[in-house]
Amino acid sequence: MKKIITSAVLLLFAILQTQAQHTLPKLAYSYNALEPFIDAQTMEIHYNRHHQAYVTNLNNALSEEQKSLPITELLANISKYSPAIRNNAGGHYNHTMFWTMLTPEHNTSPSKKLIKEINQTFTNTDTMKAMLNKAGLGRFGSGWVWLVVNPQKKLMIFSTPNQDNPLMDIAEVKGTPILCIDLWEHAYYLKYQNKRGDYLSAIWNVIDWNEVSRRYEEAIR
Ligand code: MN3
Repeated sequence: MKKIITSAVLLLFAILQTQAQHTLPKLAYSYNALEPFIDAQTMEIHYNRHHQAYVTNLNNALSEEQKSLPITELLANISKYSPAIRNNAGGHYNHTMFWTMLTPEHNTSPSKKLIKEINQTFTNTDTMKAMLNKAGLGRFGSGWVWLVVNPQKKLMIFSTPNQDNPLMDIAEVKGTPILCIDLWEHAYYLKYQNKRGDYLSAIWNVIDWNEVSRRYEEAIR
């Protein structure tokens, strides 16, 4: 009887442990859904290999206890963790958000509330896109460009190196990210080679403004 109970407890622990793992989120569209702006092969490699590697390496870098922490809590205290956790927690969070930024629907637009704020801050949406592209082009090496709601509830554009993001305590500019674009070569090299500017111009065709607007409304609440 004691043996059975011990086995049952061990099994329960095993189940709990496998549940406390970071996992690759499901994509809401197929690999070829964003063609011709983002090609299927790039999507498949980016999701299945790059993002999966961040998830695997994050799980490997975290202790069992740390695995049960929400990723936002890891990011908010990232200065206390190893570089491996910083890179892979950032990589996992950033890509999970990035997939939701994209949609095969080409007719989405920012909500009235968001447009009003964009116009106040950047004059209009086209100017804001140009500023995001400029910040993206200006990032040397790998990184991300962000539209964030800062603690004063105002919109700001900036870019981060590597897999850093505005939720990290080490970030130069902190805030709630509502839009992100991956600037790593793996996000565009197969189709655009070294022309990051062409990729940045094209990606606006598949940005999901419904999702960006939803994140905006949540951030100003
Ligand atoms: Mn990437």
